[in-house]
Amino acid sequence: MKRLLTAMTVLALVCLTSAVAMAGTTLTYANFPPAQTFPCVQMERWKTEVEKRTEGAVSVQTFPGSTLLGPKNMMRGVMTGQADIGCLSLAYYPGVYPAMSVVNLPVAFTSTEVASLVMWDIFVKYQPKEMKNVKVLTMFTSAPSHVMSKKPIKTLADLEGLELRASGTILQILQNLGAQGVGMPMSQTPEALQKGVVNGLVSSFDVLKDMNFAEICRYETITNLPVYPFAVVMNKARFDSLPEDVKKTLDDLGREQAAWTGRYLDDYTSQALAWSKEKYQVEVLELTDAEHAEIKTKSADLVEAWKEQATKAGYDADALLADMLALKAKYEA
Ligand code: 3IO
Repeated sequence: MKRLLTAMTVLALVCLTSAVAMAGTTLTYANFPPAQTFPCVQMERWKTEVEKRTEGAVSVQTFPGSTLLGPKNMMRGVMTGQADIGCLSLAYYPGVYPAMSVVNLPVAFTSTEVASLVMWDIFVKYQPKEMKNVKVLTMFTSAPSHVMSKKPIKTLADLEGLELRASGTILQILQNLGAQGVGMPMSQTPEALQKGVVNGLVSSFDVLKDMNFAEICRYETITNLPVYPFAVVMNKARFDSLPEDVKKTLDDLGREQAAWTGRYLDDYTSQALAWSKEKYQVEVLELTDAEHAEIKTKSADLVEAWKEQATKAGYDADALLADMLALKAKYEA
């Protein structure tokens, strides 16, 4: 009888302890695009690392595909605590994040790892006030953007009047090139392509496979347009309530996660393009050097527009841009 009582006590204690641990820290993490896309792949990697490094003290519950928060209410949803963590595409909030949008300028990034590390370093240095209400966990960018279209873009002139889905600075570049940029989040693009609202999109090649755009957009034109910036943000009160060692674990992951995501995407975009050629025989079109020069000339006014916006927001725009370019050169060396 005594033994049974002891056994029951031990069992009760074990149950209680694990119940406390479970109730302890579960973080919800919202994401807008489908689970197979790179923002969600990096989310799962972050979850795995956090659960491992906190030895299970923290568990992360992920919500891909706008099941908890969508592309346009991500920041608000995290600030109000609907989700603890959210992945934000900054290009969907024009004018709201002037400091970090510096990496969305046409400065010819060729490596996503470089772009993501530059973005992280700029964040650490400038601590932009427009992100002060949240805890920033990591940042990264998409890969350099190209045109994926239903019809071939053999020369830049073929862009004339063509409706292409994009966001952020790329919309203005498209306008300058005579195309019709249509702004919308990635998660709304399949329907717009299906309905013919747009005839293509400008983004990185991972989506040829992950969103199956290779099926509908058989022509891929190499344009080397800007990368899209992303930020992973956490409810500040929730972060502040975490034990110190957990906070440190999350802090230590910030830069590492940016580099990991960049490397993953650099590798993955080539795989996705190869897959698209194999599965749908997509055609890759190259522009001439003169056409690349024309894209550059016709993108130049964007830098001026960004400077004006960043200055209005209280930043030393020239210094910010110079810092960004110096970091880019450093990481490219
Ligand atoms: C992107 C966004 C969501 C899922 C996969 C993606 N690959 C590249 C991007 C960047 C982009 O076009 C956007 O809208 O943020």
